[in-house]
This record gives sequence, C-alpha cells and structure tokens, in this order.
Amino acid sequence: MTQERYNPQAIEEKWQARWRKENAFASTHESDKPKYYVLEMFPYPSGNIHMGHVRNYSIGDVVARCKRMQGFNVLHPMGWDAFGLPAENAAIKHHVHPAQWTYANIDNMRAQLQRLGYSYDWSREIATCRPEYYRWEQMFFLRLLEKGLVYRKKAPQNWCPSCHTVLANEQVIDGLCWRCDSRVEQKDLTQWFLKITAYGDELLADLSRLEGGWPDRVLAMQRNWIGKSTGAAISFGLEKSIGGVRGIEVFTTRPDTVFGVTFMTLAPEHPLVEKLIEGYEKAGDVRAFVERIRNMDRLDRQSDTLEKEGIFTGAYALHPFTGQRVPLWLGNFVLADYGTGAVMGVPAHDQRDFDFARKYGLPVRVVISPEGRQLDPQNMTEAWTEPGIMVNSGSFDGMPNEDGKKAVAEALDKDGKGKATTQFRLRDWNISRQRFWGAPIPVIYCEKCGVVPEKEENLPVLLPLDVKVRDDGRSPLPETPSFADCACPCCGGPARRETDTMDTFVESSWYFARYTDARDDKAPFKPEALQYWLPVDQYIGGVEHAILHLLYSRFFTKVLRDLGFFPKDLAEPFTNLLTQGMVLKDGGKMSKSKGNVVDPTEMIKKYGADTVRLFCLFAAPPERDFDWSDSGIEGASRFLARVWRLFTEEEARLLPLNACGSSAEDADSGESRDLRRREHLTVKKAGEDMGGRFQFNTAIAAVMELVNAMYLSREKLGRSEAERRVFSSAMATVLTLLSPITPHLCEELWERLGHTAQLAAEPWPQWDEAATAQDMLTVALQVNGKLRGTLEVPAGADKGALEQAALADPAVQRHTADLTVRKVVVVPGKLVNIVAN
Ligand code: ANZ
Ligand code: ZN
Repeated sequence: MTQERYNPQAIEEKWQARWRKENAFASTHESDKPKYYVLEMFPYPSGNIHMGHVRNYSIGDVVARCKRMQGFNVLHPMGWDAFGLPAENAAIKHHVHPAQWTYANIDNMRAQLQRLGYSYDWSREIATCRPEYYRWEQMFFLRLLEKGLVYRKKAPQNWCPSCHTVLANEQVIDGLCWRCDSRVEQKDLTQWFLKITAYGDELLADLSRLEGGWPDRVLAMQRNWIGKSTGAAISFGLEKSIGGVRGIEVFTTRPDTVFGVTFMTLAPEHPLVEKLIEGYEKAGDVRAFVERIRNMDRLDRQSDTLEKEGIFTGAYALHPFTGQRVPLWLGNFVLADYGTGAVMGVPAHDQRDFDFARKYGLPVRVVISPEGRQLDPQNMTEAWTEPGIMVNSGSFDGMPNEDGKKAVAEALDKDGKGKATTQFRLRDWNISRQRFWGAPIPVIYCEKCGVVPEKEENLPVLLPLDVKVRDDGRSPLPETPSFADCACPCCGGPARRETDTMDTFVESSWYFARYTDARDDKAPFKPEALQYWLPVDQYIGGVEHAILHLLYSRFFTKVLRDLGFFPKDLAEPFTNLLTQGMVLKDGGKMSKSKGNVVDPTEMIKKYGADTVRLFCLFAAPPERDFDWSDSGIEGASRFLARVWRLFTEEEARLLPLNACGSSAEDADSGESRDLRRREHLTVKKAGEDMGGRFQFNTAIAAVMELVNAMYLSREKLGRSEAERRVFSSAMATVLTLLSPITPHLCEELWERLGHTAQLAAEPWPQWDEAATAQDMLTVALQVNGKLRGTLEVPAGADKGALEQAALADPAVQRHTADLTVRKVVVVPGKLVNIVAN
C-alpha cells in the first residue's frame, strides 16, 4: 500500500490557479436557473485578513457553493470598503500616500482571500475609493439635493480635536473619540445632512417584512434606533410674554399625567433661555450652567445613571388646564434635539423628574393612582410609572390612565393647546467629514450664486491624488488650490469647492447593488440586472453593523427606489441576515495589545486552507462565538488526513461514481446495505443542516461518522463489482458533501476518482427514502418456552430494544397478564423468551 501523505499546499495552489485562470465562479443575470445572491460584508482594506474575516467569508462560501450545487444561479461578489481614516493615519505614520497604502493592502488581501479558495466572481470586484465607483455616489447626492433629501444645517457636532473631524454619536465612546481616545467637544458647524427621518415610518414598518429572515435581536436594535414614540405636544403659556413668544411646547408620552406637572425643564440649549432670564438677578449663574452642560457629551446626557442637575430660570409658565404657575428650570438631562427640547416635569410618575424634584425640593403631585391603593407624595421613594386610575385631574378623575392619554390630548386639541403627535429618536444623517480620504461632496460655493450643485456632466469630482497628507491630520483639501478653487457652474465666476468629503458609510450603503453591474461606466446599475439579482438573499456579517450600516442600506434602498434607480417593488435590500459570532482566543477578543492574535496566513502555511476553513465551520454554529484552539485545528487537520488516507488506500477499488451513485441492487449484502443506508442518512442530515439551517458543524459531524463507518466496513466488504460500487458511492458522497467546506481536497480526490468535470458543478446529492430503511428480521416470541407470536425488527436492533418490543407485543401481554415477568432471554436475530409466573 502506498503511504501517500496529504499535502494541502500543492493541491490548494493547483486548484486556486485553475479557478483564477477560468474565473470559475463568474455569473451572469442571463440564466434560466433561479437566482441566489449571497453576500458577506465587504472588508476595510486594513492590510491583512484576520480570523474574523476568515470565519465570515468561509460561512458565505459554503452557502454559495451549496446553492450552486442545489441548482441556483449564484452571485457571490467581493470588494473593498476602501475610504476612511486608517489610510490617512497610516499615511502620517509611514509617509505613504493613502491611495498607495490602500491599493497595496487590497492587493495583499485579495491574494489572501484567493489563498483561502473562496468562490468569488472576481470580475465584479469593486473598491469604493475608485472614481468609477464614487462618481455614482456623487450623482445620487445631486439627485437627492434636487429632491430636498440632502440639506445643509448648522448643528452642534461631536468634534474630535485630535482627529480634526466630526464624529457620529456612535463614534463617541464614554465621551472619548473611538479612535484616539481624545475628549470629544461640541462645536457648531454647517454640515450636509441626508434626510433619513423622511423615511422613519417606512423604515420602522418594513421591519415586519424581515421577521424570520433577520435575527430578532437585530430587528429590536433597528426598532430602538428609529425609536418611534407616541404621545402629545402640549403648549404651556408664559406668565410674562417675551417678544411675541406665546408659550413653550413640550413633547410627552404621558399626556394623562398633565395634572401632575409641578415644574418644567428645558434643555440648556433651548433657544428661549436667554430671553427667559432677562432681568433675573441670577442670570449669570444660569449662563455658567448652560456653558458647562453644553460641553458635556451627548451620550452621557442620555444615560440613566447621569446625576441630574438643574437651575431655576426665574420665569414661570402657566398650566394649560388649571392656570397654575409652573416654575421653569433648565436640566442637564433634557436634550435639545429631541422632541421640543422641553419637558413637563411630573415627579410622581417619572423617575427622572422624581429625582430632580427631590433634589431641588419641588412638590410631588400624584395624579395616577394604583388600583386599591393610595400613594402618599411625602413618603414615596420612587415614581409610580405603572398604569392606574386618574385622580386630582379635574374632569378626568376616575378614568383609566391609558384612556386618559387620548382624552387629554383631544381636550387640549379643542382648546388649541396641544395635539397628539409622534416623535422619532432617529436623527438626520450627517454625512460631512473634514477628511481627505473620502468621496468629495459635489457642490460649489459662489459669492454671487450661493450654494451651487456641480453639473452632473462634470462628475466625477475627482479626489486629487497628487497632494501631500498633512502631518497634523487635517485635510489638505482646503489648502489645495487646484482642487478648492474652481469656476462657478452657474455664472462662471471664481468659486470654491466643498472640501468636506462624505462619510464612508455612504459608500457601503449601496455597494451590494453595484455588484450586479460592477463594470458599467454609463450608469450605476442596469435595471435588468437589479431586477434579477436584488434583493440579496443572504447577507452575512458582524453584529457590530446591526444598527447603522444596515439602517443606512435600508434607507438607500428606499431612496434609490424613489429616485427611479431601484425596482419599484423593492422594499428591503437583504432578505435574510446572519450575524456570525466572534473568533476568540482563551475566551477573549483577539487583539494586538494582548498578543493573542492567531494569524490566518500562518495557519494556512501550517495546515492548509481547507483545514482552516473546516475548523472555523466545525467549531460552533455560525451565530455563536468560539474559541480558537490548537487542539481543534489539529483535529480538523487529522480528519482531512483521514479522508485522504481512506481514499488513497482504497483507490484501487474505487469506481468513478457520483454521490448516491450505487443502486439498491448493488447493495446485495447486509454490510453493503448498511453502508448504503448510512450514506443516504448522511446526505439527508447534511442537506438539512447545510442547505437549510446553516448548521455546518452538525453536518460535518455527520460526514465524520460516515467516514468512520467506511473505515469499519472496508475490511468486511468484499471486492465484488457491486460492493465496490457501494463503497465508491459512499466515497463520492463524502467528497461531495465536504466540497463546499474543503473544496481543494475534494476537487483533487474527485479528479483522481476519474471525474473530468469539477465537483463544484455537480448537483447536490439526493437521498432515497427506501435506502434509509433498515433490513428487517422476524424474531420468534415465546412465553415460558411456548411460541406466542413473531416480531418484525430492524436487523441491527440491540438486546434492550428487542426486550422492550417483546414486552410491548399484544400477544405477549395477553399471555403474561396475570403473571410476573421474572426474566427475559434474548437471542439477537432469533428469538425472545419471556420467563414469567
Ligand atoms: C411627561 C412625562 C410624565 C413623561 C411621565 C414621561 C412619564 P421617549 O419614550 O423616549 O419618547 N422627554 C421629552 N423630550 C425630552 C428631551 N428633549 N430630553 C429628555 N427627555 C425628554 O420619552 C418621552 C418622554 O421623555 C417624555 O414624556 C418626556 O417626559 C421626556 F409620567 O413627559 B414625559
Ligand atoms: Zn456663481
């Protein structure tokens, strides 16, 4: 017997070269097959592939390969989310141009992905930093501007003094910049905003279409982020009117508690503050308070644990029902940009107001009473926030508070003092970034004409590559005359270009659509291609993108539909979403600082890509985290070597069959029937686990069992043509089922088996119900030695099973009815004798 070692390196490179040469996994939208679009979140070209990428893309690749074998026309593309800060930071640190750094990283990472044998259609590769890509984004911007869905607004922004840029709220972590840990400041800046709030209702409502396809957790996160609240806007008149201002409006979700208002709290940034404190002797203290709170972090101010702070303004409002005076306070927990920036204080029924009232000695007034109980405002230790009956509420007394919400809003509406409204937590999307390495925003500022959109025929507005990045991190664009100085598209006079670039989240909001027609230089998409491929059937990526990236992509889908680019009937971009778990090391996240990073390249060198892929898929179900373990990868490697050895040792008797390629007639002995049965059961299990539920780990375990069974049966099986066929079919099945997971080894052995076509193009095997039936035997049933009946049992049934079946048999039960069973004698395959007296 030849001892031929499994040598993954040589095999893998051979097949990868072949796939690359043929672009073996290219697809077109002209096909009669049903389509299947599987997409993994594209990577940022940071330099190297990490284990998280390997897991993400291995999952996607198995799905793609399985679906192809199941008869689908599969789109499986890959590209690069290539704009962004790290390129600029690297430029500063290593004195390379961001473009050069980015493209070099892309080349390196592409080679790494190819070394992993992923079945991408490389002819559709995109890099978002190329003008061929971002020119379309600039066009979308202009069309959105025309529609009023992009606008400029001055707004306080999170500003990182060290990165010299605006940060999104989620880039501020505990008041610090996510990247450099500098303390974030608030700064008023004029920025470009995308009007995502115009789609708030649709973004919320359409989440119901995704139920079942997306994890519940992700749907909940989307819902929270959109944050729709139902309630009322209520206007409180001012005791002393200030220059035409009639009153102050609040937003409340609890109009039923309006009679419990004992104060009002405004955001320190509220536009009326200056006027309210005019002439107040403590105006200076109020101003100091405003200044201090203004510079606090926005997220901190929303936190539940925030220490509540406030200050009295000296002014009063009037209660809309009772006319009583209500003192006006400022509070650090009231946000300027939510609702109306003003809150009616109901300490008895809102915990924040309760804390505030206790701290500043403000009265507590109970207006919702728990059924059968009286709350005493003096002795309450927390707010009553549960339902109850309205009390101390004038004509509303006795009404259940849930009904009161509507009734109060209606009463206010009649008097013109309020109305039922809804509020969204969702804010418009600030897309301006004061950075160099991004897509230029295509507008021009002209002293004569104002803000002028660039002409569509002048697109793309090219990001100049011949500029030097500044060492202080500030964008060089404002100081690059060749870029910033331009002619006004309107009057032709001297004008200045916008030098902010777009948030990189804009690029990743529509890339999935560009893949359908990635090389088109006449239009962003071909309608037929979009119509055919969209929506993405299966999207796979990290849960860290569960809010923004997914929300923005959903928003762009609706916007591009309304601009006429996307099909009219396309509501959502991603039908199914899988959020894969993390690859940990010793229970913790892999990180350079901890020194526990496992480098995929090293692992491939040592074990081969197939082993790395196999381990990533075998270690846990895709959604769960798993720990990288040396024994785990060793185990995966041993299994593949075991498949290899089984094949090479038995090669002489193998025939070029397909999976499930032996017939019932071939299985003419007990041993071969048994192996054939296991083969078909494995196909059944693996098909359900891999094709349907994406539980690759249990599918792999099933194939491992089949391999074990083949090792056990190979000696017992004879060498007849029929038995060779049964064994060969089982071998073909092992290779076919494993091929989406470990494609190189499987293609290699498939070829050696004598096949000329690639395994990747084979159909997924079909199992046969009849083959999974066990051989049945007739067993004699005796009671005290006398034949009382017979039993049909599976050939392999063990003693316990036979004993149980015998005792449950009606004939046996009749003959032992008045007796006690003393003993059961089982002769497997022959008889069961029950001794009873
Ligand atoms: C009175 C009241 C009484 C409230 C009560 C609650 C309970 P959501 O669900 O998040 O929409 N609020 C309104 N605007 C605010 C702002 N700009 N900053 C901070 N808080 C604000 O919360 C709405 C509730 O949060 C509103 O209802 C208001 O307090 C407060 F027993 O009004 B409520
Ligand atoms: Zn002009």
